[in-house]
Amino acid sequence: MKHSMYIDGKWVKGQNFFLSINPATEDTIAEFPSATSDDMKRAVDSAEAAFDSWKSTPAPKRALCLQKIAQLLRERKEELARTETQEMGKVLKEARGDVQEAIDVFDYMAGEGRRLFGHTTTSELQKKFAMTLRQPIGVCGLITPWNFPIAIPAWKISAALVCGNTVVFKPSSDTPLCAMKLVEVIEKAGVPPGVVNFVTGSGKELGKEITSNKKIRCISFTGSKETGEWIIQNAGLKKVGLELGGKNGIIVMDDANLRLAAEGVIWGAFGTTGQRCTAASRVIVHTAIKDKFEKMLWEKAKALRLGDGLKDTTDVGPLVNKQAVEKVESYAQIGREEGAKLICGGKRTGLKGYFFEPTIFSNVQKDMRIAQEEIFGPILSIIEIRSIDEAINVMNGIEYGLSSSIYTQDINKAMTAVEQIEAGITYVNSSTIGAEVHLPFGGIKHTGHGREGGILGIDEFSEMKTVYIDYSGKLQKAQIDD
Ligand code: UN1
Repeated sequence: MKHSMYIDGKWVKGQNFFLSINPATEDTIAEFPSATSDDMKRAVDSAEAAFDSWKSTPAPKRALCLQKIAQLLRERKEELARTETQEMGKVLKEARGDVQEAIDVFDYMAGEGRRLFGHTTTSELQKKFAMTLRQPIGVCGLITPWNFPIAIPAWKISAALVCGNTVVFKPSSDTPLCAMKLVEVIEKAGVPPGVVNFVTGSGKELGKEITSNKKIRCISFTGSKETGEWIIQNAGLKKVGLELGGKNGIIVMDDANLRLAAEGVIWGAFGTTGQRCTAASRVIVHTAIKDKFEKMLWEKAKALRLGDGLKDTTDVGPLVNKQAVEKVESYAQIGREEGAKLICGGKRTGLKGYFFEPTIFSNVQKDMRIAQEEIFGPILSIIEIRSIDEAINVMNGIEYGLSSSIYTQDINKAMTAVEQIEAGITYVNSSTIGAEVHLPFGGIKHTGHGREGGILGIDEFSEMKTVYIDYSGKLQKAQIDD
């Protein structure tokens, strides 16, 4: 079925179309317009025209729309989750989790409508009052990935709207149907025309318009490091928030609860078929328990059942598309060539669909490409270490800094890791995935900058105005008057 874009409160047809494919069956599930830069310009113009009225709508009123969106998402949760499984492959339970994350963040950000706190402080002069207040930025360009096709757009749209911004939303071309259904909900919730515009098509063409269009004041992007770098180089003086992936590690010390750690590693590495920015792709294991732990991981990985995510019996779904399978396959080959020991997986399944077996490499050296580069698929590298210091050194010896974890019963080692790991997120005795919406989410180093979720998610989409009110009735000079 051919679908439309949503510009200025109207569903708009396109000229040319691209296909959305079910990665488990390779069937086409929908067709979406390949928008041109002119379509994007119209969307930006409509967002700009809607800005004045939306920003002057009181924040608690804007928040009512967010509450309504959360409610409608709740009502459509099962349908949206099924669409998500069909469009990008993750197993249904996880797809429900993604929709739930969207509900949670709309609920949370609706609450912000009655906070949006600034602060008050003292002044160095008498009869002078000082405070800050939040103001919207303007038109925001939101560019979102396919791996959390409802939750990640929801993080951005909820925060942008409650702060009083208007939006052009360009979803990944792998998941336009999920994005469209979110926009349908937004429309039904009574968000006024022009406040959210939805444009589908090529990232290259539309990305150029988003970065160069002077009316866009802020860009928020989640996706690959290469695209993030391109955005930063081309966005001029716009405010840019970037979340660009990771090479997340789990440290397993010799005193860890190994059963718990093995469960966490398998969940972090193969949940969502390894296609999370937060996925665990390195496990940094103490030498004293390495052989035993490796065997535990092997047993668990072997037991995982691959298949269509709609089936109850499936543990691991397909990768998102053909290029993803080719990329993962090439990393399996790189791992072999680098001399790592393949202990399971390493190949496609031969089934129809974009499947790849859960793969574990052992004897991985910290500088190998499979231990350094983001693979975004079900490949886990086991790296052996002898001490907590060496573990932290390995953990930090990468260009990214998103999520991290340590399994240990020793509070001293846990706190050393919390303090010294270079990452936006550190878990203790839990896997690298599963961030909650009321806490900040984001990373350091080449993972990007900015935080989504929680109160810091509000910072991304608002500017602080500093206000001084002098009620002394005379000219007072800061830094000069006594
Ligand atoms: C991502 O992979 O980009 O913490 C987001 C998690 C999820 C979000 C992941 N709540 O794994």
